[in-house]
Amino acid sequence: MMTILIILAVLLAILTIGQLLRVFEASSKLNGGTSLLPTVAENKYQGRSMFIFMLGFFAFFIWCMVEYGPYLLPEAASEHGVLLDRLLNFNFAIITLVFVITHVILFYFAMKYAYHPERKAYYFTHSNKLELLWTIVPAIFLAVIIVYGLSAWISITDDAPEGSLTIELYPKQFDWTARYSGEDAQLGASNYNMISGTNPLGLITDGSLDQMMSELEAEIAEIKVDLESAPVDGMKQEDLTETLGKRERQLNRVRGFRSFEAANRASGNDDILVKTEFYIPVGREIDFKFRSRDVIHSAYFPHFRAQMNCVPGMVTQFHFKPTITTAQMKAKTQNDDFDYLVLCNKICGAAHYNMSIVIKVVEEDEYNAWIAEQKTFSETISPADESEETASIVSEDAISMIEE
Ligand SMILES: [Cu+2]
Repeated sequence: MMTILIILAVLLAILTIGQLLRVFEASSKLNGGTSLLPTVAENKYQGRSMFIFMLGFFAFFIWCMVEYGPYLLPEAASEHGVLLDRLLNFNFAIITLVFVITHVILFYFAMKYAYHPERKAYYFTHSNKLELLWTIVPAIFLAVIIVYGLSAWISITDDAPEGSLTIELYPKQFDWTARYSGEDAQLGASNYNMISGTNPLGLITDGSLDQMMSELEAEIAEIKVDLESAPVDGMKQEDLTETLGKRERQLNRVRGFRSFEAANRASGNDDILVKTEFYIPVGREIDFKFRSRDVIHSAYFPHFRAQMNCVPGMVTQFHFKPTITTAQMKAKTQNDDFDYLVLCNKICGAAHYNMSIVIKVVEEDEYNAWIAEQKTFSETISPADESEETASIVSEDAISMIEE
């Protein structure tokens, strides 16, 4: 009720003001004056004020650049990042030039052509010259930007050169895992059916197959025991039967991975998985591969001017060559806490804001020392005392048994 009264009061107030203005207008007409229309001097004053406003506007524009410029990203830390920055600056230069010219003309005209009762506007309907001018000039500028942009894009997204270091980035809600291809320079095969506590990326190797199958077999046996004791026709029986079906289908798929070629299964053994931070050598081309475990994520490397979507069910890729080490960048930015980051740039859920992984760009020697310290995938999933040789013999026996 109160709200309706307030709305009514406001409406009435507007109506009253409107009526008062009309009365004022009528009375001034009767008096022969034109007091509601601005005088020539007033128009001139308004026109000049607009030009002064423009000067203030430009001053604000320059102040913003000086004040907030330092908050922009530091210089590009990759080879193609320099190229992209140049492209962006070229675009900014054109935009700034057009911005300044159009605004000076806009405000100058407002001042110069302020209303004057003795001046009449020149009337014309069409000008081919003007039409041509404002079609051709932007077209030329756009063509230059597009050709320049496309050539930069092609040079960035072509295939990674021979001898580059392959690293897979694997996101899930809400963290990243980096996987190095190991000594064979080849990422091992993987599948989501193989994902377990000890195998977060679902790698398919002899060791992980053995482990996954024994885990699944144990779980299936357990469910079967539970089923025997579950009340017939009960909810619990229904649930257990459903889970049993799921696990049995998964086991079948996992068994199917046995038919992979031995070389394909072996290439995952020397893969190296790391979390929270990973190292890359400066000056070497890094060939990044991206997958995703759950939803679409996006790997955003702001300092290297790179970004790539990570899409479930497919592999995307991007390569770049880092040119500035973390230590050098710390000195350049005068910030001892500086670190290169990969951030998730797709809003992927509640903890999206927290989804990042640190990249350390180091000299080749430091990288080699670091990578030598990391455990390979086969070391993380099989007990340390079991020698690799016996493990592979055992699993190959197991394969032949299953194949028979
Ligand atoms: Cu994400």
